[in-house]
Amino acid sequence: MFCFLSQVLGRFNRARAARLALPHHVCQTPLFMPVGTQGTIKGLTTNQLEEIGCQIILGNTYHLALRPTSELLDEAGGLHKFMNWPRALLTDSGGFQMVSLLHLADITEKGVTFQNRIGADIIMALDDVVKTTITGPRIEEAMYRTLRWIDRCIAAHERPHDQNLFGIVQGGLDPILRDICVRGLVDRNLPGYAIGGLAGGEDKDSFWRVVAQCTAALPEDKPRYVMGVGYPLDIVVCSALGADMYDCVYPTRTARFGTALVPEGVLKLKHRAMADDTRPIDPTCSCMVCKNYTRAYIHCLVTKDAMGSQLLSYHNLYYIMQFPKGDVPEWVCNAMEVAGIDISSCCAPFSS
Ligand code: PRF
Ligand code: ZN
Repeated sequence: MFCFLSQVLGRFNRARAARLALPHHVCQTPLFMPVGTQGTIKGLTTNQLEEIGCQIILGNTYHLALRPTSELLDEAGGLHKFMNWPRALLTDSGGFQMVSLLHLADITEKGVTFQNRIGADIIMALDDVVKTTITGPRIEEAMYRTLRWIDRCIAAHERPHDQNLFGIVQGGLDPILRDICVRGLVDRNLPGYAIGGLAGGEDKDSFWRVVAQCTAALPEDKPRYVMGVGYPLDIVVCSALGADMYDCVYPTRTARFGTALVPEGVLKLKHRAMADDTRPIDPTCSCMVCKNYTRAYIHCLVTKDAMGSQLLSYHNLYYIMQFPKGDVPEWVCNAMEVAGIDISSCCAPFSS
């Protein structure tokens, strides 16, 4: 249990930029984690991930259990070696829904043991995830189950000296349930905390309120990770609210559909108008793709060759990883005003 924000580099109201020392890499927060499935970030080599400044990537234990499988990973000496990734790794337990497909009574312990074998720097506790759009007793049941499971996860964890077990706050959109869950997890003195159960179709107002409540109640000196986020706007707003870590398939998935992330929003490379557009994807971007290729060229590739989505994934990840490093722009403040969040107390520009 040693994972903490080792050095705060800058603060502005609730926002912070800090160093997060993990066994395989000293990361700088706020940070975005690209999502891998079977031990790869689709279309990118690990060298390219380093090149674009990626500090930590996420693997889903559920996918890894199917392929390459626990035995193979063990033989390879863990996922770092297997995929040739020298920097930090985080594995997600997958949440109850996904792993429940396996029909095992001791799923909590099995999940932790498997994550111990994978050898990630951060391993997520098993939680019961319910969509925020569902209401009623199921939300409460899932929150209490998540709290009961955390003790089983802690007890089953065999490598607390070099793997950080993060607890996950559940409780839907109910502030009382969220409060019970945060307190319960903080009492366990875990190395870090995630805010789960969000980014599932709830409105922005509710989403940001839950993040604001949880970040305010979590310890100052521990990392706070908002799971499944996301969109550039959400990353900036959550960072303004004091969150440090994010993950989402969005930048790479949208790349595979021919869409680039740009400061104005999105750029659809399949569009006819791109066919003779000789500008880079984003003239203000300094990534390898924007320095070397035109929109017209990527338009040409995008439906015919894997290189098209590879170049788009490269740019999109570069773009999204720059995001938490910049200043919080004025439109974030406007968005927060709409959400009814007190800007003067929680929205703040910072630079890393
Ligand atoms: N729990 C886990 N993984 C997740 C989430 C969660 O709540 C989310 C948010 N819905 C994304 N990934 N274990
Ligand atoms: Zn670019």
